[in-house]
Amino acid sequence: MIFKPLSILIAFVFLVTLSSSAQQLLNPKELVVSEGFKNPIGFYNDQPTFSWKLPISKTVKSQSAYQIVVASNPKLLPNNPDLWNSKKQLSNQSVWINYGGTKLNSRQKVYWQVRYWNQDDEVSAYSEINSFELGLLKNSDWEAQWVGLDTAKDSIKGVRKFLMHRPQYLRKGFELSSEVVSARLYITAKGVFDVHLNGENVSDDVMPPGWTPYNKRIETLTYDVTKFIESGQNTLAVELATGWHAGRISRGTSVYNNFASPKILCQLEIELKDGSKQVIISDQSWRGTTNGPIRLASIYDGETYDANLEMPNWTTNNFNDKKWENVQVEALDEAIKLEPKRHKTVTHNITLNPVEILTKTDTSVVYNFKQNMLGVPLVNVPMKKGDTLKIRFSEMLAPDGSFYTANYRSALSTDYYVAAEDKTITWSPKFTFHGFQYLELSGFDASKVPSLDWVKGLVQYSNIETNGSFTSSHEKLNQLQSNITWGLRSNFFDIPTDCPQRDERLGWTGDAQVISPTSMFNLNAHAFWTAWLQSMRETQSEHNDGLVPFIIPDVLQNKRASSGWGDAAVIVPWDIYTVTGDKTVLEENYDMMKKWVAYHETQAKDYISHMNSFGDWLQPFPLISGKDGQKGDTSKELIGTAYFAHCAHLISKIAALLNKPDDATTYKQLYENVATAFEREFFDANGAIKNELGTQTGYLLAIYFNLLKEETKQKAQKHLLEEIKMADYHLRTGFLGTPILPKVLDDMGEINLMYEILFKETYPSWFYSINQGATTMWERWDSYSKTEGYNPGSMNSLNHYAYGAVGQWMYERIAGLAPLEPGYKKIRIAPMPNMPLKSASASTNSPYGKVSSSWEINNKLFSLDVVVPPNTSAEITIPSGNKIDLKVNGKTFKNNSNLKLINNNQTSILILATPGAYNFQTKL
Ligand code: RAM
Repeated sequence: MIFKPLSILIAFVFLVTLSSSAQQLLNPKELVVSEGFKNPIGFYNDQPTFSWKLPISKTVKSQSAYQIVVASNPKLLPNNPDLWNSKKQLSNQSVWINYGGTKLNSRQKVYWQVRYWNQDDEVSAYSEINSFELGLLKNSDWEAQWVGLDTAKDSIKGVRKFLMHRPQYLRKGFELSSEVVSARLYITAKGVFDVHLNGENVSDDVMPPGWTPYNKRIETLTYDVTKFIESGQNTLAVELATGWHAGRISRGTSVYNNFASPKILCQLEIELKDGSKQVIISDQSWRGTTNGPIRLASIYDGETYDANLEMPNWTTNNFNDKKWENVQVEALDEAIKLEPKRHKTVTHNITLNPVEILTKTDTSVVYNFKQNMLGVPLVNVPMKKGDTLKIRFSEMLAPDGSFYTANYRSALSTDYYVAAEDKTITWSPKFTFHGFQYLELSGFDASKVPSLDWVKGLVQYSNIETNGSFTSSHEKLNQLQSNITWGLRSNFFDIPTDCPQRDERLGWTGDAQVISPTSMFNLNAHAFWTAWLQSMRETQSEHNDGLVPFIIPDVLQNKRASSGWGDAAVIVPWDIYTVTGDKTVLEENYDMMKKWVAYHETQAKDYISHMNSFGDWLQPFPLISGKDGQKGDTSKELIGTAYFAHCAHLISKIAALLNKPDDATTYKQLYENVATAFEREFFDANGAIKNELGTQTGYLLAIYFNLLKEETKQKAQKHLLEEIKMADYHLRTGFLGTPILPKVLDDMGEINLMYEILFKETYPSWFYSINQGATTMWERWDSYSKTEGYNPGSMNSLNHYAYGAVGQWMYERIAGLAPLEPGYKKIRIAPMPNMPLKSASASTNSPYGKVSSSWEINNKLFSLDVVVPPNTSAEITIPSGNKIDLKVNGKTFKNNSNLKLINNNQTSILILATPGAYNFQTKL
C-alpha cells in the first residue's frame, strides 16, 4: 500500500519527462570558439567568436534564432550569466558569432552555453557547458625573465660556418607548503624546448613554441600541470635548442641573430589548498649545463646524442646540480610581443613501419617506408659500447640502388647516437626533423641481423584534424589524392613550408597561395592559416611601402617581393573566408591587403606591373634556357599586372562585405583600370597574347581573373585551347598556371579536355610522377624518373605541395562538392562524371556539419548520394536531362518541402535541397 502512490508518482514523472523530451529539440553540439577551438586553455583571443552545430534531426532544418549565455562560473548558467547574455537573437547564423560581453582578462576561465530556435520557432535545450581559459595575453602578465646559458661562446662552427649552439639543460627546484588545487605552466623559448616536471613529460608537443617573426612576436604555451605537482619538493626541467631561432635556417640575418643564445621564459602559477598562490618563474636562480647527451641539434643538419653524457634523474628532485652553472638573465623586450599560440602545436601523429629492407652490407642497412614523409626515426637498434649509430635519410634511391642525398643540398640531415653500453637502444631525435622515405643505418652491432622492427618513422605535423576525404574508382587518381594529403602533412610543420627536407623548409608565400583551398578540404587548417597570416602582417609592417616578402617568416631580409607570391596576402584570407564564412580573417587582414595593393601600385606604370616575379615557376619546356627558364615563358609584366588587378578586385568584394562602400568603389575602379590596361598591353583584337610569348598560363590568368572584355575573352579561350593542343594535350604550366587550369577549362565547359589532361600518363602530368613512384607531390613534373633518377636541377624536392592544388577541383567537380556561399551556408553539389571513372565520392566537415557527395555509374544508371547538413541548403545538379526517370530515395521525383526543381535542360537537372540525406538515381 505504501508503495503505490510512490510508483504512480514515478510513472507520472517518467511520462512528463518523456513527453517533454519528445517535444524538446535536441541541443546544439560541437561548440567551438574562434577558429575551431574546443574548450581551450591558454587561449589567445579575448574577443572570441562562438560557433555550434545543429543536430541532425527531422525537426531541425534551420535555425531562426539563438541565445548565447556566458558566465565566469558554470553555476551561473544558464539563468544568471554574469559576462554576457546575447538574449534571443533572430538570426540564422550559427557560426562565428562575436562575443559581446564584459572585457575578459588574462587567465580568466569563461563558461558558455547556447540554445537555438528551429524553423518553426521551437526552442532547443541548452547545449552542454563549454569553456575557454585565456592565456597570458600581455607582456606585463609575465614576472619571469628570459634565462639561459651563453652558448654562443662555446659553440662550434657548422655548415657554412654557422654557429651551432650546444643544447642546454635547465632546471629549478621549488617547495610547496600545501597541496595543489590547480597549476598552469606558461612557457616559451627563444629556441625550441621540451619541458618536464618531476620526471614527467609535460606534453607531447614537438619543437614548441613554433616559428613566428621572433623580432615581433613569440608564441607562448599553456599547460595544465596540476597532476604533475605535489606538496613538498618539486623540479621543473627544460631541454632547450636553437630550432628556428638562432639555427642555420634563420640564416643569421640581423633579425634572426645566429649569435643569440637560446633562452626560456616560464612562469608556473600554482593555486594551493590553503588558498594561497605560488608563482615559480624563470630567473637567476635557475641552473644549467650544456654537458648533457644532446650534443648538437639543427633543423637542417640533424641531431647528435651521446648516451655517455646522460644525466640520470636530472628532471627529478633526485639530482644534484651543484656542478651546473648559473644562468644568464635577460629582461623582456616590450617590442617583442608574447602572445598565446593561436594554432595547434606540431605533434607526432602517425607511426609508419618500414616495408622492406633493401640493401644490407656488414656495416649498413637501408629501409624503405614506401611513403615519403616528414618526421623523425624511432630506432630500436642493438649497439656496442662506444660505437656511433649513424642515421641518414633519402627521398628516393638512385636507379642503381645507391643512397641519394644530393637534393638535400647543404642540409646534412644526419642523426648520430653514441652508445654507452652494449645493449639495444631506443632513441628518437628531439630538435630536428627530416623529409624521407628511405633510411640508412650504420654503426650498429654488426653481429646482429637487421630486422624491420629496428626502425619506425614518426610522422610529425601541426596537429590538425583530417577534415575530408576523396576517393574514386581509379587507382591512380586515389594515389594522387594520397600524394596531395601527404604533401600537406609534410609541409604543415607549424608554418606552411615549401619542402621538409633540403636546406630550405621555408614559408614560401606562392606555394601557400595556391594550396590553401585544397588544404581546407583535406585538413581543418583554419587556425593554421590565420596564425601564419598574423606573421605575414607583422612582417609586412617592417616595410613602409606595403611589401610582403616571399617568405614568411622572412629569414632572407632582402626587401624583395614577387608577384604571385606576395599576393597570398589577399588571396589566402579570401580563400579561408570562402571555405569558413568567418569574416574575422578578412577584418584582421584588411589593412595588409590594401597595403599590398599599394605596393603593387608602386611597381606599376600606367597600371602595367614591373614587379619582380618568380613567374610561372618551373613551367616545363621553357623556351628560355638557363636559370631564367625556371620562371617559365609567361612574362613577369603579364603575371604582375594580372595579380595586381585580381587583388584589387578581391579587395573590392571584401570591402563590400565589411561594409566599406567607398573602398568597394575605389578598388573596383582600380581593378577595371588595371584590367583595361592589361588587355590593351597584352592582348590583340583576336584575343591572342601580343608583345610577349603566348602561354597556357598567360591565357589562364587573363580568363580566370576576368581581365578581358567578353568578346576578347571568348577569342582568348580559343587560343588557350590551341596552346593546349600544341602541347599535345599536356600541361605547360608551372606553380601559377596549374591550379587555375581546371577551373578555367571547367568554366569553358571543357570537362572532357580537363579529364584528358588529368589522366595523362606521360610527362608532364600528374600521373607521370605517380608512374615514377611518387608518394608525395613533387616540385617538378619530372623530379625523378625510374630510369634517369633524380632531375639534375639543384632545386629538386620530392615533397612540394604546389601541384597538389588540383585537389580542389577533384573535390569540387569530380566528386562535386563546393561552397556556393561562404562557409557552405549554401552548397553546390555538381559532380562531373566522366570517363574513365565509374565512381567518385568526397566529404568534408563544413562549419555546419559533414557535407558529402558520392556518385556511381552502374549499367548506365547514375546514382548520387548527398548529405546536406542542418542550417544550410544545397543546389544539386544531376548530370542528366532525363527528369522523367529521376528517382529520389527510390521514388519518382516530385517537388516537395525538401526538394524543389529549379531548372531542367537537356543536360542537367537542378534541384534545391533542404538539409537531409538523399539518393538520386537516373538513367544516363
Ligand atoms: C623554391 C621554393 C619554392 C618556390 C620558390 C620560388 O626555392 O622551393 O617552392 O616558391 O623557389
